Amino acid sequence: MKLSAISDVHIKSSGDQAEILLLSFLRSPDVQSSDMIFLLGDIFDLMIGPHTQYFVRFQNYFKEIESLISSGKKIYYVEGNHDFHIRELYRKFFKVHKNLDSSLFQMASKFEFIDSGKKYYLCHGDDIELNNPRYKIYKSIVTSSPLSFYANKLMPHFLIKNIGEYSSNKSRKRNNKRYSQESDLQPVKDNFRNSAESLFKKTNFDILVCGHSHVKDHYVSNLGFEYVNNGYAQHTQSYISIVDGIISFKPIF
Ligand SMILES: [Mn+2]
Repeated sequence: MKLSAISDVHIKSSGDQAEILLLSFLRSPDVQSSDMIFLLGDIFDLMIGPHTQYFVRFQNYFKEIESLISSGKKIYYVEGNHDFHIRELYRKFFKVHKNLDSSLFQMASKFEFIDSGKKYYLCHGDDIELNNPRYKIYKSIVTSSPLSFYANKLMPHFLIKNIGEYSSNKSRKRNNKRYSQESDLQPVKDNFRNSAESLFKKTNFDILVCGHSHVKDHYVSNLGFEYVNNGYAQHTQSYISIVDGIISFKPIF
């Protein structure tokens, strides 16, 4: 069994480097020959709510998804903290494209399964991250039912766009800072390794795949599992490939 996974691409607008990167990933023969294709969150820098404007704004992406699904590929999407409340958006997508088998596109907060004796756990990473109480509060608010209702039914698209531009500026600053020195990355890397070990103690698995940290890592834990993170895709220009339990990073270009 072969799986390919990417996260944290942060596409801002159609035609940008991030979109080129994601389309190259989705069109790569290696990725297309995978049994499972995982999009593990923050694929878009801002996609909140079921606004059909996204179909126009990111038409290259949706065309690619359409073509992958129509050729029978299986896609697994985990919402990130930049692209969420989008289940309804995909319901609308499959309503428009009635010819497509919607069961080939699955969305969940995490995916767990066993293949050739190994247990996989794939998620975005924000839910497992330790030492981030402020984020946990933020997440519980934005995913609460009143706000979920607001995002899905009422929040106007132009407002989301403004929020997006604001939060993108903030995360750009954060990314530049995060990548300024190798020593800056170590605490984040260590925190995610600890987070993985803490999750392992609660939920057993052999392979944990996630993103969110923006720090690339492949860690073999003494506890007896492997943790892999592809980092910020625009910097790493790679994706995660797992073939019969063997993990590797592959270049996109
Ligand atoms: Mn994230």
